[in-house]
Amino acid sequence: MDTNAMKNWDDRGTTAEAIRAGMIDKLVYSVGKDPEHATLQDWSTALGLVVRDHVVDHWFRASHRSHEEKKKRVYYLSMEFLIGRLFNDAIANLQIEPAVQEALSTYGLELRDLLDQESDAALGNGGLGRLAACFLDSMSRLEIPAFGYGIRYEHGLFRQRFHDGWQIEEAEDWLVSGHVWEFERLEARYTIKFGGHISFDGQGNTKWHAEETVFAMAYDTPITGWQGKHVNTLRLWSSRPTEILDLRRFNSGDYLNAAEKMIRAETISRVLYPDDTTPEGKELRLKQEYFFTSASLQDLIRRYLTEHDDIRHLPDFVSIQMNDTHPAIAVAELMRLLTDEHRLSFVDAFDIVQKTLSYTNHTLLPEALERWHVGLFRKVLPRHMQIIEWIDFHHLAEVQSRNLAVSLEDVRIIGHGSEVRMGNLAFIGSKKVNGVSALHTELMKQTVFAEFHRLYPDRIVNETNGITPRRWLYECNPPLRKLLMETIGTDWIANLEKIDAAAAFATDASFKEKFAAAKHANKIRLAGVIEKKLGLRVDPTALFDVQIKRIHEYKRQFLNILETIALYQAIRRSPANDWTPRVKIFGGKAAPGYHVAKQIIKLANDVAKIVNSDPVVGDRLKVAFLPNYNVSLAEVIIPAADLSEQISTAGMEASGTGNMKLALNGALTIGTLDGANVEIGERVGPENIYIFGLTSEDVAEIRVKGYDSRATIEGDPVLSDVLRAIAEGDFSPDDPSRYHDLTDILYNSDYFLVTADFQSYFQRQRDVDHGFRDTSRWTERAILNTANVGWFSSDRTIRGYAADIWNVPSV
Ligand code: GPW
Repeated sequence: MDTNAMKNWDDRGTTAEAIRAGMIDKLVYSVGKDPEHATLQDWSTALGLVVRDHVVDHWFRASHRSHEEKKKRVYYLSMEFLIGRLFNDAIANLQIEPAVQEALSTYGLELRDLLDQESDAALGNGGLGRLAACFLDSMSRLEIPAFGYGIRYEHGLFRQRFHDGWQIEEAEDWLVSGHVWEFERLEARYTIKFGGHISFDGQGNTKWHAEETVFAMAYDTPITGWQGKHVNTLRLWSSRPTEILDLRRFNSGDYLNAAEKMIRAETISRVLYPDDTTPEGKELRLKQEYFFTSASLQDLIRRYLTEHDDIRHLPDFVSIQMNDTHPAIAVAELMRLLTDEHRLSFVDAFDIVQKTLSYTNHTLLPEALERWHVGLFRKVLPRHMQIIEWIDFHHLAEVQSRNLAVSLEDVRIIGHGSEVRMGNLAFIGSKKVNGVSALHTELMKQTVFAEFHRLYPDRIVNETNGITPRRWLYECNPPLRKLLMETIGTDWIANLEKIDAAAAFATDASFKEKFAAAKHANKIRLAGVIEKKLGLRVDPTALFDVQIKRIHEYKRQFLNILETIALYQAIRRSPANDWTPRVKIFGGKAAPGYHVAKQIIKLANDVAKIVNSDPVVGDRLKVAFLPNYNVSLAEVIIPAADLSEQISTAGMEASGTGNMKLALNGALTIGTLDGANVEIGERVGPENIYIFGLTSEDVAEIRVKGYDSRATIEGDPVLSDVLRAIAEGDFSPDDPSRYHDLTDILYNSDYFLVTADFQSYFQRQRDVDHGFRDTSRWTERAILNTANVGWFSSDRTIRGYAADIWNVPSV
């Protein structure tokens, strides 16, 4: 091969003229349109292809380097990658925005309009999926050779619409107008088996006679690091039939059944499960998990064997991170590949497994720790069931031999003989197990994994979550980016700790004025979106109070709504008081089967309707629930927020990452001492955060002692009034009993302690009102939030994983 000829691919340059010429070339010869007839979508595709070419140049260089130097690779296995749009991300990382703008101006095109053509890749539900996307960015930034492995869902997270205030779900269709960022890899194809039975030939050969097989086909998306210095790959698997049309059936006129097997195979990667924190106990979900895990392990072993010849050295060159228990079947699948296919003994194989795999836990909620019925598991994955029985048996024997006072039942993988516990499988099969904030990791040690922690005191480590500053400041907040670059330079983009230099300007009058102006510009932009989507006009000088996240009882959007109603009632009682104008902004989806969460959405919308049309209240209070919250909408809301709502019941939010994004963009937090709020508070200082409510210790104590919410409600006239108004139908005059279920929960089974925290939350909100009125002080405190949360960069998090778990160098 002529390698010199190969190296010449990268000569197209990034001048405005080169980009313009490239764009015309792509428009005509790839999209097949001439400039006179091109739609915005066509132009967007053409520009996307030009930008992609530059990314590809860097990508090839990076993968050749990793291959030649036989570097250790990190594989991040995740059911979800919530990447959102990639176009602006690539332009920002390659720093070609000015040239692109200039090229577009030749044709009278606006970059913003082209960027808006891209669909938002919602291949995830929420925090867990977005964390995976931030990690990909940071692994590229730190030049760690890495692959993200996941599923190429044909339909990502459902689109949310409101009909009469109720959530309606619609199928999402991100691939309709093409996705320029991915490359189909026809050659990277693996067979995945399901069901059937196992035979042993007595000479050590095990054979899995599958009932069903499908192909996993790879689609690669390049992930550009800062300045394009390194580019990693996100490899997503699509399921394909191993047999095509049943021609006999087709010819006999049975068209639908002729395609049955094809459809069944393709169903595996058809749609993302819209569940957050509770696993669907469905066979399809188990098949999805095994499908992508098996394909990924087969693929990484194949790659390893092109560079090394002894499978026993796998842990020296491969680290695999399991993002929650969703890929925990990797423990058994790697065992199967090493024993049945690569002929290692079980003991040797297990040693390799334990040195290669690690597991990240993202929740303590018991309902979210995956468990499968043994019957279902054996039916879908008969060989894995045998392997898990082996692991469980040997692990138990080892534990017994250590004679420790450990509850054996708690550390079994197969619980009560009837369920496979994926958390325990992941723990036992891992080198390290990590939590995602200091508090969460501590609670893991004390609660869910207490027995394991006694057995393996070095296994649990903490890696507090982080966010990528490229997307969550540089790209989404151009006004603040510009101000920071003018004032403290550009170091913070690649090293977010350096943003602390802005602290010195917190009391600088000119900087403060510009910082406030940047926030104001972002608020005007969000006000425009609110007006466009809801037909609601809001005052951009009001306090923008933001709660954006999945709707869940533990996240307590309900508490926020109760406070909204209390404030509404207070304003109505004394409209002449000097109120701090506030806009309550909500965004978030409810799992389609989560009845209470859907009622909470309807309540917020009902309250909005009453409050927003009340002439007595006017601009003092507005409520805006923006539909279809996703990554792109987050990019507009976050830079415009003044106040960040992080109000989960203490001990229940593993970390949170929206809390970090909002603080970085200069919002002050009102929150409980939960998840990473604790660490944010430590960094910004108590005067720059509003902490309220029960601590996780208080909550644990109350759970033991029992709690009388009725007594709390009856002792609090403000809360009583709020609940009376809801229960009497003040917000649902068309159906006064609509919210009886919700109010009943608060009176009779307030598990999330909404009523217990109401008073201190209401009080803290009045402190916020007061604080916001001191505009100048508020700006200083907002600046100190931005300046003091640099530690929450996902670059810092990934450096932690690299050092503590993966044992790989990072730049
Ligand atoms: F239940 N998280 C999430 F732990 O977004 F698996 N989806 C999930 O299914 C789970 C967790 C799971 C979130 C946590 O709730 C949040 O606190 C955390 O910041 C985020 O994962 C990333 O670690």
